[in-house]
Amino acid sequence: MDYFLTDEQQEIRALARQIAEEKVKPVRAELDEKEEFPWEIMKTLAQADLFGLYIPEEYGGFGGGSFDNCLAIEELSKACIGVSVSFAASGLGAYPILLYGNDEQKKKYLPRIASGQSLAAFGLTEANAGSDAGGTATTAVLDGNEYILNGTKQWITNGGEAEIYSVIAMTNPSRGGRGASAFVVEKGTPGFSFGKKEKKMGIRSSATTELVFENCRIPKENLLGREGVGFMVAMRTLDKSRPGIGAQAVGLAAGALEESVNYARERRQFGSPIISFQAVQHMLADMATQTEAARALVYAVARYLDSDPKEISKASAMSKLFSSDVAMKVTVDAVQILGGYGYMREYPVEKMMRDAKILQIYEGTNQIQRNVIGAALIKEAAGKKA
Ligand code: COS
Repeated sequence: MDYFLTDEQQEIRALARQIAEEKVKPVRAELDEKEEFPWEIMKTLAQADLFGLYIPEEYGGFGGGSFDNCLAIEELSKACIGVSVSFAASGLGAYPILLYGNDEQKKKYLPRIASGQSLAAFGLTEANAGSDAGGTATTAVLDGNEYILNGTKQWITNGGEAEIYSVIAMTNPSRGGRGASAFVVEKGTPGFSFGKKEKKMGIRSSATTELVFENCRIPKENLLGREGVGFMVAMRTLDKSRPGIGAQAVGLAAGALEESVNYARERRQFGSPIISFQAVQHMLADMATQTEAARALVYAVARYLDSDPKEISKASAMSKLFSSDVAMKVTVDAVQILGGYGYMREYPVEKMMRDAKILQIYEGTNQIQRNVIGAALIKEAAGKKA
């Protein structure tokens, strides 16, 4: 399929593909086994100027958009989504600053993120506020020129490794979601520490930790937007970022498909390569069709986002929902095609299948994506009636 990429977009894709082939593939199994954060690869991505793809030029970025970023994420994800999510989560942490930061905040933080000098992370989830993002219990109390943060964030991607954290906390708990606010907190701030690093089923090279705030004082200038818009910051951030999960899914599915085709061509049973059997061909045909459909949707949505439309929640949720379900199915089928070998660590598809599961969960479970899509349909129908 030709998606009519510009010369610049073809270059981004080629660069990310080269890094994935040369730097990620050779070490992905080891990183997974050792649960080791891919710092060397992050440095390579920084040298290649890929961290700033979606950041405006005036803040040190490339001045591109979601689509450019998705192209890079997809290529890295073909090799390993433990690596690609570490890259992509820096964008998730940067979006609140991009969307709600004032010029001073943007100048202070975005160039560091764009150059890859600092990774960013997004602190929304808590033990009792997962799907119910409005249930945040972490508090931020204004005391003179400082906010004092208390509480614990959970399962934060890039936790401990990132320098810049966008954090949602309650400034007015009695107002529920409408009492939430967003802040930037830097690593090293007294009272800000990291809890346990999680041991995970997949994406094991990525870092997932708690963020612990104990009377953590931050300057009041670190408030993003104004008090009370924190829930909106979180929702709009996720709207921007979810097509990136779609791109992770497309890359992962494409990687699994490639492994399956290569294996099926080489593996001989009953005197023939197994790819000559219709049972296998039909599985591969479905995997290829589903992967291409997911890619077409993710690309269309990312391009739509870049046109700066008013309403993006529905399309964004659709791209994440559809592609992550495809990635799960395609990776399960890849393991099936490789049979006993597929189940063994010697081949990459068992890791791909373990990795795929998180795509249906993080940045909003696929049940939440359906809620978002359903709510948009209701709103659209009501709008037509009015
Ligand atoms: N953009 C802008 N505003 C939005 C919005 C969006 N995408 N989604 C909701 N809002 C607004 C609503 O319009 C509403 O505004 P008013 O109070 O003025 O009416 C307000 O925010 C509350 O919205 P809603 O009633 O829909 O909130 P809910 O508490 O029911 O939660 C869901 C909505 C479930 C969609 C939200 O909590 C969510 O996305 N949860 C998943 C969180 C998630 O993805 N977590 C993963 C971890 S982060 S990596």
